[in-house]
Amino acid sequence: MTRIVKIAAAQSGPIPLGVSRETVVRRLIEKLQAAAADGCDLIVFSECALTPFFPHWWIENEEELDQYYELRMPNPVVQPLFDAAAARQIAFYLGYAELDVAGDRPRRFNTSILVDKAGAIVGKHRKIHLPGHADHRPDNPFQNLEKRYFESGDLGFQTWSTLGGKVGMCICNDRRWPETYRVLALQGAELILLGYNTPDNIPEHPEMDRLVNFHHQLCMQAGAYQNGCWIVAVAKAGVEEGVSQIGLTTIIAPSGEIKAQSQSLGDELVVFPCDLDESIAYRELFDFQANRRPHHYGLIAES
Ligand code: ING
Repeated sequence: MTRIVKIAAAQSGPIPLGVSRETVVRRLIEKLQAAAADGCDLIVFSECALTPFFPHWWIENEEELDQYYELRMPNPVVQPLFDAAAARQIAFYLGYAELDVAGDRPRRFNTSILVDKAGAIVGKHRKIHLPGHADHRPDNPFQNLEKRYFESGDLGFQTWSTLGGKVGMCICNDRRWPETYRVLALQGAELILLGYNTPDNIPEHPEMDRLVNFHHQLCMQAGAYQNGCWIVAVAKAGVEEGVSQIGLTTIIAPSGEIKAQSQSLGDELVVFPCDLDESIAYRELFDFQANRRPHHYGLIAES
């Protein structure tokens, strides 16, 4: 038996400052319509898919900062995307900046949602691994202020039963940590979805610049193979407000092989029919029940 999920990884080109949310949503709907016309079951958008990646610059004024966040999801500006998806019965992953004002203090998260073919939000992830710094580094060509603009996610890594399988989510820097894939795979994840904004240079480590693309692929190919799952990773690519970001939107099989990858730094659909049953053989090779021995690994504090 095969459980094919035809997936469109919807790479986004830059979103310039000053472009309205409505305009961005229209761009997302265009990609969704193309994916649906191609018979896709799922379209995956990027991290912070509605706005420029604002952690790349210093923002003092809280009101100015707030404009990049969504108070509710869906909301009137994003609703047309939900409507277009439900009308075409295509599920989607959407990354955005979340401002949660329901509690005793405002909380800010780098968030993604999974919406099923009926247009219902079935899952939510809040990015756990926040890279970069909270201090202003004016000598750097750009900032990475996720530690200043977001809290670490408080929802853990979760999976949801949809699209005929077990689906997990993460966001950007989460993909560089082996725990992400293992914690999801221990919950049965067969397909892991993620978006990212990844500069093609690291100001503090110029010696790594030549390895940015290699490291991006390495962590996901290893994660896919060692955990027997599909990985769909979607870039916000190109030069966005002066920051040059990688593309390499990629669909990776449980074998660890790259099955499809973007060729541009703009809006581009990368489509592949993912057979979720391909994970079975690798889950036999990496049989967590039969082969993993956590109690033999030695005592690791806070493991
Ligand atoms: N961006 C980058 C990422 O994890 C980074 C930050 C780049 C960290 C390269 C380490 C090395 O892809 C986000 N938004 O997490």
